[in-house]
Amino acid sequence: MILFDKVWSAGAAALLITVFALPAGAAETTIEISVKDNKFQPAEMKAPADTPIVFKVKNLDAAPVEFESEPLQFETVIKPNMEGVVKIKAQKPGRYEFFDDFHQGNKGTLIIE
Ligand SMILES: [Cu+2]
Repeated sequence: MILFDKVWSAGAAALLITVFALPAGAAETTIEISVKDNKFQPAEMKAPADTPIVFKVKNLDAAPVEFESEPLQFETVIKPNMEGVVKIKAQKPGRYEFFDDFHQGNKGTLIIE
């Protein structure tokens, strides 16, 4: 089981690095979304209930996007070919809608579970 041991060691080393790189209790979930042809891709995603969330939203369209959510209480304008970053606190389980306020047919859902 030499291979198994090597894999385990690499995994353990990676875990240690991760633990030391993060301040205590600050783990967060990163969600990467792109906007293309006025659609969020993906339009639905899941995240765990007990960790802060970081949205990274790439606008691949030629028009600005206003990435907004009423239940999650944020809005931010993302220029064409730019990436917007929105950090939110840990949420309770549920479904949280977001949308592009400049193109209101473009909607998505974050599912916290
Ligand atoms: Cu708005």
